[in-house]
Amino acid sequence: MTIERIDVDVTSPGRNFVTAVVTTGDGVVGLGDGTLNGREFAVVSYLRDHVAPTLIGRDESQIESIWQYLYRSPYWRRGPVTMAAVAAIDMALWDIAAKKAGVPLYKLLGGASRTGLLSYAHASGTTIEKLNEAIHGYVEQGFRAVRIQSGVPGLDQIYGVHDSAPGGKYEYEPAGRTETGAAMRPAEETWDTAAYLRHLPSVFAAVREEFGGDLRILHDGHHRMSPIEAARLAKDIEPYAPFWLEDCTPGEDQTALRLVRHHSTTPLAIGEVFNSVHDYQTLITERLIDYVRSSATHAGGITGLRQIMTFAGIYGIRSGFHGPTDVSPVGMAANLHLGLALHNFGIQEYMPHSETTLSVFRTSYRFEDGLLHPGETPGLGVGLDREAASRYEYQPAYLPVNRLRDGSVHDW
Ligand code: CS2
Ligand code: MG
Repeated sequence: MTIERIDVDVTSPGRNFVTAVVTTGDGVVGLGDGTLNGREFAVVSYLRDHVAPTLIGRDESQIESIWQYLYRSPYWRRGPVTMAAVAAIDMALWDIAAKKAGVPLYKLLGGASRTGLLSYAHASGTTIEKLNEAIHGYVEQGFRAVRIQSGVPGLDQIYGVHDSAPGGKYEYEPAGRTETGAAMRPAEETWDTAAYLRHLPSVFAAVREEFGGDLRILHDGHHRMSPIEAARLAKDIEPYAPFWLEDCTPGEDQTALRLVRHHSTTPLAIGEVFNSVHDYQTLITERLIDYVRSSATHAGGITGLRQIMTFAGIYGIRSGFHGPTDVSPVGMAANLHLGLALHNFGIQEYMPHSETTLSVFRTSYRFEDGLLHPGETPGLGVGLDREAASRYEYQPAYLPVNRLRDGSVHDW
C-alpha cells in the first residue's frame, strides 16, 4: 500500500505540539511527533513544504529506505529541525506498520526485554525544604527515582525550579514570551555559577539525609558549567551517589567530558539537544557518558534513536531518554516502545502531561509502581482528537534566555 496524504497538525492544548498525521491508501493513520520547543513552525514548514510532497505515493512499509531518503536526499543533513521532521515521519510509519500487524509497536522492535521501564520524576523547590516536600510527594506516588532541582540563594527564577502546589501536580512550563509593543521576546533569567556550585552539594546532602541511600537522585546541570566547573560539581556530589549528573557542560564540546571523567566517577548523561548518532561519536567511543539523553522526537525517530542505542550498547552505555512535556504523548510513546525492547535500557524521564494535553492526545501508556509501560494497543497506542486539537491555537513561546550578572548571554 502507499502513503496517500500527510497532514501536519499544530495544536496548543496547554503547550505547543507539532504532529505529523500520515494516511495510507487503505485508510490506516500513523502519528509522529515533530515538536521542537520554541521553533515549531520551522519543522512544520520543513514537513509541509519539503517532505510531504516527496513521499506521496511511496510504500509506507519501507521505513528504513524512507528514513535514509529523508536523511540523505536534502543534501544539507542533520540538525534539530531536519531530524525532528524526519522523526515525525518515521514515528508515523512505525505506528502504521504496528497497526497493520495488529500489535503494540514494541513487538516489532524485538519484543519486551523487561516488565516495565524505571522512570524518574521532576522534583524541585525554591528551598531545600520545599524540594524535600516535592520528593516525598513523588515517592508516595511510587517513583523510585527523582530528579532534584533547587533554588540557589541570591538568584530568582532559574531553570527547572518551580514550587508545586502542596500535594498538587508539578507543572513547570519554561517556554513563554514577553511582549513590548511589536517586540516578542523570551523571558530572561539571571545566573551565577559560583553561587550554584557553592549551594548544590548541600542540597544533595539534605536529600540523602532525608531519604537515605535507596532513592535514585538525578540532577540536570542544563549546559551551564565550564568543563572545570562541571568537574568540580561532579566531584563534590560524588559522595551522595547520584544516579546521574545531566548536561553538566555543553555537550557539543564532546572532549570536555574527558576533564570531568578525570576528576569523578559520578555517572554522566548528555544528549537531549543532539539529533544524530554522529553527535555522540566521541562521547560513546571514549565512554565519556553513561546515559544517552536523546528522545525519538529530536533524534530522527525510532529509527534514528535505535541507531544511537545500538552504537552505545557496544560501549556499555544505556538509555535515559528525554521525556519532558515538550515531547508530545506521541513522542513519549515512541520512547517507551523502544525502551521496552532495548537491551541497554537505563531509565525513562517522565514529566506527566497536563489534563488539557491529554484531552487531545489519548494515551495507553501507564505508570505503575515506579515503572512505565507503553501498553498493548496496536501501534504507538496514542490517539489524536484532531477536532479538539483544532480548538487550541498555536501560542508563540520561546525558551528563556540566561544571562550572567554582568549581562552576558549564558547557556540556559
Ligand atoms: C530538560 C528539558 O527535561 C529535561 O531534562 O532539560 O525539560 C528541557 O529544558 C526542555 O525540553 C526544553 O524544551
Ligand atoms: Mg535536561
